[in-house]
Amino acid sequence: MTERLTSLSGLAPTAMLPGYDRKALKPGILHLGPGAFFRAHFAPFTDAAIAVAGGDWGIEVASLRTADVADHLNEQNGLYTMLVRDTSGTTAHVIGPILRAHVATRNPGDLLARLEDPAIRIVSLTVTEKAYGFDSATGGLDLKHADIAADLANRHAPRGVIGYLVEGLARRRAKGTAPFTPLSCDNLPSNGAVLKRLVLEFASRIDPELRQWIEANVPFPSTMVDRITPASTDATYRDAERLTGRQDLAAIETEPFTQWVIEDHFANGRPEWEKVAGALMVEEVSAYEKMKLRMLNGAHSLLAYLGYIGGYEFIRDVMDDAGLAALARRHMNAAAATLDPVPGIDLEAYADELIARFANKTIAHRTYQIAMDGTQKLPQRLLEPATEALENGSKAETYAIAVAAWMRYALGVDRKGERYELRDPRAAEIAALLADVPRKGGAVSKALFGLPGLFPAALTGNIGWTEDVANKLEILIQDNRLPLF
Ligand code: CS2
Repeated sequence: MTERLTSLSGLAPTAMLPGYDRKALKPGILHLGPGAFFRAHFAPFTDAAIAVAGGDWGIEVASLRTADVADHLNEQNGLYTMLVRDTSGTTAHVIGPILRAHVATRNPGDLLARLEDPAIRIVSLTVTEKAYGFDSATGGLDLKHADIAADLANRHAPRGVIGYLVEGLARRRAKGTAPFTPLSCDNLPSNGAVLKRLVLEFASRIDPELRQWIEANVPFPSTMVDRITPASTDATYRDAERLTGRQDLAAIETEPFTQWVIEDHFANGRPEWEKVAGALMVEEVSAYEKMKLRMLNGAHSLLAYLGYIGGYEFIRDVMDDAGLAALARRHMNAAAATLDPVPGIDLEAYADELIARFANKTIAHRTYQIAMDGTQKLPQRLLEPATEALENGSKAETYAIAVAAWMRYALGVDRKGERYELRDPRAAEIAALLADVPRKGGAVSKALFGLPGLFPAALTGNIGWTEDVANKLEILIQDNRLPLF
């Protein structure tokens, strides 16, 4: 049995090691949500920044739900392997800045104590869209969200992201210590502004003075994050072991491309991320965010829904279908047409690069993984740009295809008649809504357009566009081949 990865000594020469002394690190960042994306993006950026620019920015991580990743990281003294894959080969990088992992469900007091510790100057988040608890219709706090409701009722013993952040900030204010900077790294437009609004609304419900203090003292920088990171598989663990000589249960794999655009508003210092290739500190991130959400994530969702219902397991397989690859490019062009110029970026070249990234043969990114949580992803990726495109006189046809594909996917039955689980926080509501609806494009689209709060009135009120969706959905329901639109 191979020894476990627990230290940097004696690793295989193919493993690339942190370029600094880990013992000099001190806790400075607390990260909520240590999933694969954090381990492929935030942690390696910080690792590289410490190597290039110095600093003692150690990271503690906390999982608000499952314990596995946190346990594996603790067993490995915070170390794990990031595999970077492309057609020229796979490289293994052992990533060093994680010091400790906490499991909030097991020991909530521990996490609260870390949030209170003035040494923690940044609290970063990759918790996925659905964990924030915002109402997609208003952008404000969703009082029916299970975590929000529970935490408002029991503010000193939170369980959700917003509850923890507010309680942590309240404790700092009570003690007279400086706040931390909350740093959202989720795929939401103006993620910092969204987070700020939720935190302020939550705080004003429990303590208006706390709200004022947060508003006056806590910056909420927005960030645009990008790196395609499939869920780890047996091949990930096998290759990590082969290249490091150690068993690693926290290994992840990702693509070479990595990008992070961060608004430079921090209360209390930050690592010098801008010294690392791919990171950019800016005043305003929204132009980059819109570009990425609409061109990359919008096309990703389109390919994921069409691909999944068409029987393609991975995005790279969908890209092998020339018709679907061309459709993705057409959608990127349509998305680009909704954007203002993005500083320093040529949108044509960006789209070409996205096509190449999606087609990367060494990245096994499941269409089913991307299809998850559609109700949380559609608004910013597809529905907002579709609304703008229609306003500008476009037919928004590729958006109609994407929405029809999501609706076909929402039926939960594949072409062979087999059922699959719709992994979406609103899955039960969708199933109930569709229960007695005939499987016809018109009827199914009408029912799903009625899902409260999801589709903006400007879309559902556009008869030409909704008919287009209904017709395309009918084709997707009837055809047992994937039609080329
Ligand atoms: C994907 C993203 O799962 C999804 O919804 O579209 O995770 C995508 O891979 C990343 O945002 C790329 O940066």
